[in-house]
Amino acid sequence: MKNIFKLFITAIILLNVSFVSAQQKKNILFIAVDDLKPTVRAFGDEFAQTPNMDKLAESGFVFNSNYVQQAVCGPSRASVFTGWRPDRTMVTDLKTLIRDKNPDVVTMPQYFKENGYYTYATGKIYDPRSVDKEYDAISWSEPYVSPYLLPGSGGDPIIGYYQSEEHKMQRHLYEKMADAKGLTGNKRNAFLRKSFKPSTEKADVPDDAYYDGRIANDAIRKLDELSKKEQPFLLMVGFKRPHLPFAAPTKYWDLYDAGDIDLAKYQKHAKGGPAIAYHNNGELRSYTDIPKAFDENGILNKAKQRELIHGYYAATSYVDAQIGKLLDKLKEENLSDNTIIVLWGDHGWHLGDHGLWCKHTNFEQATRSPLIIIDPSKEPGKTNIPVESLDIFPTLCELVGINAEPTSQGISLVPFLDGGETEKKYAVSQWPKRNINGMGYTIRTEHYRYTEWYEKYESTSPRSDKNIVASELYDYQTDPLETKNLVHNKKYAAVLAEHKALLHSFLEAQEGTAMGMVEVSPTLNEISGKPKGTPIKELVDANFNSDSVYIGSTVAYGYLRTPSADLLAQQFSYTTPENAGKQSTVNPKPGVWRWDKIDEIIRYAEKNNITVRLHGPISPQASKWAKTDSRTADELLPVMTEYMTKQCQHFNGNKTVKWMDVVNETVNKDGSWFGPKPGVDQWENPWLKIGLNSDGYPIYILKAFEIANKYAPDIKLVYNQHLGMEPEGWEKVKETILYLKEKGFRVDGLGWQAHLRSDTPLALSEKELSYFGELIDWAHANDLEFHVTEIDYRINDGNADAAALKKQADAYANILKVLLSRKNTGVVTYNTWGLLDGDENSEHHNLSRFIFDSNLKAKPAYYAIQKTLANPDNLDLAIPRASTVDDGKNKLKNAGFEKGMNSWVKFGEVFIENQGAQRSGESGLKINQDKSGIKQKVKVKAHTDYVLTAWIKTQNNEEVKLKVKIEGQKGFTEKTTDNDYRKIQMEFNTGEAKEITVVCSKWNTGNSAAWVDDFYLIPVKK
Ligand SMILES: [Ca+2]
Repeated sequence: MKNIFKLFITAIILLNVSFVSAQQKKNILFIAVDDLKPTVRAFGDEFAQTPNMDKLAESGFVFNSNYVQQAVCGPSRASVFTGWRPDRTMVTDLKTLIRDKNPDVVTMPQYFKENGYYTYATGKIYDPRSVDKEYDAISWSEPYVSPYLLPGSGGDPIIGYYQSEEHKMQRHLYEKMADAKGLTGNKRNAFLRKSFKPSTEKADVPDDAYYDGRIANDAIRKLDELSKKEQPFLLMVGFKRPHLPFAAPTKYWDLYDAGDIDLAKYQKHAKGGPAIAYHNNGELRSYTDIPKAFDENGILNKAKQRELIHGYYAATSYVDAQIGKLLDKLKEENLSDNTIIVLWGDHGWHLGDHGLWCKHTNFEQATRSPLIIIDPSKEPGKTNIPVESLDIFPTLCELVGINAEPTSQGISLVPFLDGGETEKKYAVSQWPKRNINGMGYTIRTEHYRYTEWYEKYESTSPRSDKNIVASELYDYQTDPLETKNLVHNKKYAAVLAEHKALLHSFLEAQEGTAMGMVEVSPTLNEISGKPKGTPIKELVDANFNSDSVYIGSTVAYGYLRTPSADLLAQQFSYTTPENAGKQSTVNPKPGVWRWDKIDEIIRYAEKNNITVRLHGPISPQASKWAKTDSRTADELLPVMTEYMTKQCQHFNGNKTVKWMDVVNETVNKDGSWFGPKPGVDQWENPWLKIGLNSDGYPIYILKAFEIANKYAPDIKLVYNQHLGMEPEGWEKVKETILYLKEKGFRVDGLGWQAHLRSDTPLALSEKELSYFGELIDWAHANDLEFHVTEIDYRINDGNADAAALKKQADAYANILKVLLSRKNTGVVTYNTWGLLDGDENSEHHNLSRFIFDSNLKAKPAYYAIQKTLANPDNLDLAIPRASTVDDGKNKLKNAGFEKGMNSWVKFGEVFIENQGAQRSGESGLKINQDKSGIKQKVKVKAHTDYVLTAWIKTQNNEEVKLKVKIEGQKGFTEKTTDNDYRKIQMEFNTGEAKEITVVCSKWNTGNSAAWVDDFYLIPVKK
């Protein structure tokens, strides 16, 4: 007892250590700034007044050449927050919803949330035009609140933007004019929009008169709360300026002297540049003071240019000040050392270069945006190597130690933060041209930019040079302002060829990556057609009480996004994840937690209304590291405790998860505890090392149930066991469950992993099926549900021919029938372990085991289950019966048998099968003459119990004998003289003998016949 006490103390200490390390998972503050180009001093802009962003740059890593994937809010943000390129998100405009096109996409905040983060957004993160009204609720730990609802000074800015008295008065005048004109509804709005929407505003108001001040306040308030949570957080703060209109408090305008403002040096189109590369400044022109400021050549007058540039810098400094408030708050809450910060602009901005304003191009000024990543544990640094904004998502994953979201198209930039580089040395951006149903793609290397404009083409479809309508090449070493398109300059032929090849190979690699096209595998119906008859889940709904009968199948992670997943959802409303929930997947190494796969399965289940039983028990299949190293009991207990606790916390409260296996494979067939096997590290149970309590029960079992009881109060707890029908094993399991209950632990169900094999035909033996029934009865009598947690049937002693598949089908059906015969005394569930044979996506694809074949065609086993569920009142077991085998059938039928005739009988573990004989009729082998019948020598195992079974019918009360002769023993005889069709069974032990003789013969005199059927001999498992 003393030792156990010591062990628990150690466990508690180690447990605390592990919780501390869990707490140390870094927080993330993601700051998105709308329309911010690198007008930041740290990015080389000496005019900018951006002390706070500069401070960030000093302590973090500056990506001086970060390029967005499409230079406009919605598509750029959709790309960054999914890690997908715009052609894959299919969000290339300002109206497509990300999830309309990609319902199952896992976004950055959603992914962090699923990986244990508390996620919160304030301000503009997703472009609201790319998400639903709930702002993609699945992304956030609490509902998103629009910035328009946040409190602040001065009331709501008019039209969402303006706070100056002058502007308010002007607007009021226009409203009066609208009233005077009798305008209402849309006409009134259109009139007001056309009449009043200035491009800048300078107002002597506090920061929180505009929304960015309110957003900063909300973020600060939230940091207060988040600092008190144990959970790491992802706080996403999206500032709305320096997007137009440039409305900012006067003090930020006053940071700049208007006289010092330089206008863009080069305001013309590039020499040799194609018209398609430019636009007409439509966004800017929508501001009411703008159209009259353009001259006849489309150039804005200098005063307005200066005002706009001034405004852009003022708005940037205004946002910079808000960022400063966040940094101060982080420091105040002692979060600076444990929080990763990302500063990102959603794209650049043309401030008059090329005569362009705003974004919407493939040029340098529109595609380049500031990116700074601060990991407090890493040294600051800077690179000019081009990177892509969609790299941020995988970078953050690596920085906090979770796997990158598997579909991500970006790469982690962590090598830069560690002083190295990545292999990708280019960035690609794109801009659509809808009038030609085309797209411009631009590739930026360290010194050059090469752009191709295509008609009728997007990168996810096959590329052809024929669709190219224009191309551009710029050399930033000699021409940073993009004044000359060099595609036709012979000096650049090599550069051009290199960039063309790079861009083409990039584009061609994108082929087929659009989500609609990735699923190129044929649909379920194209492969197999629907199985005939009613899907299983519909039969369950129609014929059973949905709370007491569940029929399911196992889902492998690899099934997802394949027709197998469709098949499963079509047929079942209950599932068990194969290995995705096991410790070997979730917690493969100390400190490594990978919930991604199991979470994706849970999402699939949620979406398809499928109830889940989690199969991640404390079992032999523990993490490899727990098995292969030589951990002591003192070390194993905290490991197990941490895993079990996290597993319970992760899933408790999830409405889709109804059951959880708590332990599995706790005992051996002989009733001994399953533990370490010396010299084996593959299939042993390390947890037994933790020891037994004073009553002789494994501490790990008690601990697992203690944790599950505490942290998974909403999930039903299953004691699962992998056995045949060995009473010694099951008695031990029963005893242990009763002990757990006596100790006050909730145990809700007993589970049986029914891994059946054709060479140990448990499910085809009446005796074993009868024991199975008793086991269910015991469970129900003890207030436990009964779960057939994993049923499969391996044909591993021959070909999966028709006869073998029939037996397989009978085996599946027999287990189900015994289970359903108990449906009124308690809950019964049935889960096939795997759905289809030969699926490489599954880890259990060998052998014929499952209910669909590798082409997703239903096997006889499927139809046997279907038939059983369709006829719940007919639960007769399909026990194999003797038969006239094919080759002898015609010859022997009604021919009678002579003594010693044996060519038609096969013994051993192979059954004599009834091929269509009816119990009520004259079936099987007809024995006409007295003293004739079956006599055969059979090889057997010594010291083994066998049972010999025969179904016999006599016609006129003939006497039929069944006899077994064992060398050195007396013969055993059973007789019948029954005109009913009835079974005779004899059980015996072979002793020393390795061969026996079995006889079935007619003995009395008479002319009438007898029939023998279903004649088989099998060893009895004990
Ligand atoms: Ca933007």
